[in-house]
Amino acid sequence: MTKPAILVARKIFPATIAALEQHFEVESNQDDASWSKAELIARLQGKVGAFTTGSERIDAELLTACPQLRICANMAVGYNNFDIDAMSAAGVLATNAPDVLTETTADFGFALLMATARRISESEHFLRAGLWKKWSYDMFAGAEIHGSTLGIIGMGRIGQGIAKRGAHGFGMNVIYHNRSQLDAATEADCKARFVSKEELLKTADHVVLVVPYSAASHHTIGAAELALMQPTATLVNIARGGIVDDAALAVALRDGRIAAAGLDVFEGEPKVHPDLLTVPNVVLTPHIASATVATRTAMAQLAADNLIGFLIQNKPLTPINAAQVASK
Ligand code: 8YV
Repeated sequence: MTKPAILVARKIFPATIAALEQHFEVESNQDDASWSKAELIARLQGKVGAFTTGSERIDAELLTACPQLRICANMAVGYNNFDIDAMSAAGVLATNAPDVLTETTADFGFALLMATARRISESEHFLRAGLWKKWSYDMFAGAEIHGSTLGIIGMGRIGQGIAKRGAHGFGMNVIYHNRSQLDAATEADCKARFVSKEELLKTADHVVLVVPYSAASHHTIGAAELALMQPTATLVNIARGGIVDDAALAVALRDGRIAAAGLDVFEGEPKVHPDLLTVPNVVLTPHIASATVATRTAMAQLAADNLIGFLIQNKPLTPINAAQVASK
C-alpha cells in the first residue's frame, strides 16, 4: 500500500524525519532553504499533510492551491501563521504544540527578565569592549528582582509558570492582566492578583508579555502604554512580534521613558527595528524562548504525532479546529 505523502517545510531533527518516514512518503527541507510562497505551494502538491513552523503562512490562497491538504501540524504553541478560519472553511485541520514547552519558555522569560533588569548583556558588552578600567559604586546598577512587583499580561500556561517562579522563587508581588480572571485556586497557586491593564502598567516594576498574537492584541504595548510605565520599569516580550510597537519602544528606551527591555520576538522578524539595535538598554535574543534540546525535540515529536495521529489513526493529539473541520 502506498503511504500518504507529507511535506516537512523546515529543517528538523533527523529522528523526527525517521519517525515520519515509518508512516509517510516524506519530502523534507533538510537544506533549510527559504521557500517562497509559490515554492511552498508547488512542494505541497499531492501532499495530505504539512509539518510547519511559525515561518510558514497558511492562508486561503495557499489552501485553494493545495486542495489535497488535510492537516498542518505546527511545531509551535502559537499559530498566528495559520488563518484558522480559512483552514476550517477548507476542511484542513490545524494542530499546535502546547504544554511541552511551557516550563522551558517560562524559564526563559524569567532569564530574560533578570538579564534585562540586572543589565547583564549591556555590562558584558562593556567588558568585552575593554572598557572596564576600574570598579565604580554605580556601575551597571540595575533594578531589584526579589520583592519587586511583577506584572504579567497574558496569564495562560506560560504566564502562570512565570508567576510561580516570581512569587515562590523570588518573593515577588505578582499582579496580572488577562482576557478573563483566573479561578481562585489558580490565582492562589500563582499567588497572583488580577488588575486592570492600566493599574498593571502603572505599578509593576517588571512587565512581562505572554499574550497570543491576534488582531485584538496587536500593539498591546505602544507609546500610550509605555507612557504609563514607571521610568525605572523593565518590559519583557516573549509573546510575539507585533504585541509591542517596536518603533515606539525604541523611542521610550532612548528617552529613558522606561529603564530597559528584553525582547525575544520582533515585528517582522528576523528583521529587527534598526533603532532597537542602537539603544544599549535592551537585551535582544532571536526567538529562542523554547530552545532547549529536550523541549524542541518534544515539540517536533508532538507535531509529528499530530500528523500520524490524524492521518493514520484519525485521532490528532492537540487539534485547534477539530469541531469546525468535523462539521464540514
Ligand atoms: C517556536 C514559539 O519555537 O511555540 C511558539 O509559539 O514561539 C516558539 O516556541 C517558534 O514559533 C518556531 O515554530
